[in-house]
Amino acid sequence: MITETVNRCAGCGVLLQTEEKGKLGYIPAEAMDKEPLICQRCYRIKHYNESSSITLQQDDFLKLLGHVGQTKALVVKIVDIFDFEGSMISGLARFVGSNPVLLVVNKIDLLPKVTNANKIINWVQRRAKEENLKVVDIILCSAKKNIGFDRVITAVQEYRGNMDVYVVGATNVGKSTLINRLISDYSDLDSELTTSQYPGTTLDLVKIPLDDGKFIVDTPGIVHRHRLTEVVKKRDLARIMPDKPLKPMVFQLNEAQTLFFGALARFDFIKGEHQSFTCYTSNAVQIHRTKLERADALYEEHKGVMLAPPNLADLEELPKFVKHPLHIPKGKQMDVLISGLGWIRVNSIAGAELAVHAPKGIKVIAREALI
Ligand SMILES: Nc1nc2c(ncn2[C@@H]2O[C@H](COP(=O)(O)OP(=O)(O)OP(=O)(O)O)[C@@H](O)[C@H]2O)c(=O)[nH]1
Ligand SMILES: [Mg+2]
Repeated sequence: MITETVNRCAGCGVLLQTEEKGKLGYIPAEAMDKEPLICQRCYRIKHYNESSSITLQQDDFLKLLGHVGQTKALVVKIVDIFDFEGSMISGLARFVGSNPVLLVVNKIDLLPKVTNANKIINWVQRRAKEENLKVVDIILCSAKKNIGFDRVITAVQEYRGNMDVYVVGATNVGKSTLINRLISDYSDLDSELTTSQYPGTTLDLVKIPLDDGKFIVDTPGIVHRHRLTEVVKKRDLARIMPDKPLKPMVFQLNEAQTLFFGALARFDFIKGEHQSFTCYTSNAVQIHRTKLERADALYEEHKGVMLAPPNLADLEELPKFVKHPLHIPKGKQMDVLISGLGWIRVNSIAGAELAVHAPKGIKVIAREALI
């Protein structure tokens, strides 16, 4: 059952109330006769770019999406190409039921300009298979930069038939941005959904009518605490999330050398032949190279100052580093993904022994190279 939209915010789906200022869903009584109805929080996000995100608990999220499996709908699952593994929802199949899933890989504008789209599609196909995700189709797009949108529109039309459409995914992958674009390209309606660079913007289901009486439904993102973007302070979010195409940085390293990504992560090349490592991270995160034997001391002396972000006070609140040993086999082209921060491509022919130090809980994996 989808709840009525009458008393809900058109931006984030929250139930509106005029009684308690400062509480969720508050709207000044005099704003109740304006159109569209927007809660004060959305108003502030839209007009002052204010950061006011609320994180939904996993249980609430599953409850919200629980009924998708019982209705007939097309499920559009959005994944962020910058954090593919971090933004995948595992166990999607459980609540999707027998409904078709269209996988939309968003934010492809962030990939370096020269990237070959077919290669990316093939890569996504293999990754989806490994994750046991059955999809009717895979589409690459950029909701923000309007790339690949014709394909999104045709695919949604083709696969939804006369069903509702649910747009689901992790927080911040661009669900609301994508629906806003669909609506403005599809119809004369204004696009009202609130979007922001902070995760946790959409709070409840928001249903938007389509021509045939069916709905496209925006949903709150599922929170994945294993993404760095969910644990850093708001002021650092803009620095770790790229907003322009990635400009990879190449480092030629000898064994026993280390790279620091601010004080957010540390990458040790422990053993292997001299080789190059390509870092796909936001330009605003400074990378420092040092000797492995110096790394602990350098961190202690410079964390939060030269090694930043985060600053010293914020670093205190970040979970302590945990070490992830990684083995890159001979002849494999692999990425080391640090969820939310980006990835390091290991251009190894001879193999490499590595270790990544990242805040406890942050997902670190080695995967087949994306680019
Ligand atoms: N570079 C890039 N950024 C995008 C793209 N689509 C969305 N964004 C940005 O990603 C951020 C999150 O977008 P939203 O649409 O609010 O994401 P959401 O999935 O609805 O997030 P929640 O409601 O928090 O779950 C915003 O800063 C968007 O501008 C894209 O195609 N490319
Ligand atoms: Mg949203």
